[in-house]
Amino acid sequence: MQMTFRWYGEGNDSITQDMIRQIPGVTGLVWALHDKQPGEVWQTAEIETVRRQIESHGFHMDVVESVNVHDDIKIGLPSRDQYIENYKQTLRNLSNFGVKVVTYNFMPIFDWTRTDLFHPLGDGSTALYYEKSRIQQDYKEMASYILKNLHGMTFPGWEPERMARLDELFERYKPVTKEKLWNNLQYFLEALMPVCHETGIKLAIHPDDPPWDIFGLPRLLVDQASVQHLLHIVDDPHNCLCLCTGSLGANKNNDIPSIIRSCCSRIAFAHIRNVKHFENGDFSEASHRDCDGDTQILEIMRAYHECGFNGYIRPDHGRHIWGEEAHCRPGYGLYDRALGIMYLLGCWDMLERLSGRDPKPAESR
Ligand SMILES: [Mn+2]
Repeated sequence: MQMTFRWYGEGNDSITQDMIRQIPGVTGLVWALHDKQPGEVWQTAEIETVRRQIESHGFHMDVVESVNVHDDIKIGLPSRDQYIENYKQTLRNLSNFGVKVVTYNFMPIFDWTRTDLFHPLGDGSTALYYEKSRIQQDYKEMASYILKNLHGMTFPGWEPERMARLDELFERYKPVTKEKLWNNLQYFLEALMPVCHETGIKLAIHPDDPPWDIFGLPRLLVDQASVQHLLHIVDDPHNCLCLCTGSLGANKNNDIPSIIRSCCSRIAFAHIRNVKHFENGDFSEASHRDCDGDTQILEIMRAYHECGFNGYIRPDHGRHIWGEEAHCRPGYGLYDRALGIMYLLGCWDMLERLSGRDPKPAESR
């Protein structure tokens, strides 16, 4: 298991590499070129700039999150082939810098969806929150609320240029049934597998968040059966998962330790987050501590340990604590993610000790 931390880049994140260096156990920064539009090629010179920013602080850049997929690929338009060619070129360019895992998602129009980005938890902290009754028909209201609360920062999946064209996007997605979306995902993956073999890059799909259809849009990666389906339709070791316990955990019927055990060798990247459920279908993000939510963090760590997981891992979102909500990205403050790392490493170190091995510090940076 290799602990990483998501970082949005110099000038695009209030958290610096020097701050992250002081969190025990973090060896890599999960990064992206956040000013690229979906479908654009990531150029070598642009990647080189970020490489210097990451490696000069002693981190590796093995994991990219995300290279976003153009809507034409998801919709299945003839123009998808050019965007797939661009995606291939991006993979080749990334592989020249040693990148090993590229995360993406196949959610139509919206990325993760919440109704409150700074919901009070009662102890003075805030967290992302989903109020079921507020996700009905008015997608524009939800999108404008989220855009207003990003403190002027870019957020993948919430590009203002795309959000300004929501009606048009919904119109274009009208013919895309769930079955067609699966076919389009398969087409995309089959086209990319040869380049994955050539470069060694694993493609890691992030599950849909929340894991159910919203605003009439189909969503694919929602439970154990759909995860198995994805791995089956393109049965290749480079077709992998970015298994997010927070996304799948929003459905309380998902038994995540069981999902991990069923496909551990195909999990390239693990996102760990805890979710607390309410009777009416609402859910709140919570601290990583097992008993603060319903996601079974302890059993999840045990499952990863038992299957000898040696992929990348990161705390997914954190709460906003100690006043940082004034300036941090929703879900991506420093403190609670650092606390989450210590909790996850605490679990892992004890599992190692119980297996007769001594936990080892990260190589010096
Ligand atoms: Mn995630």
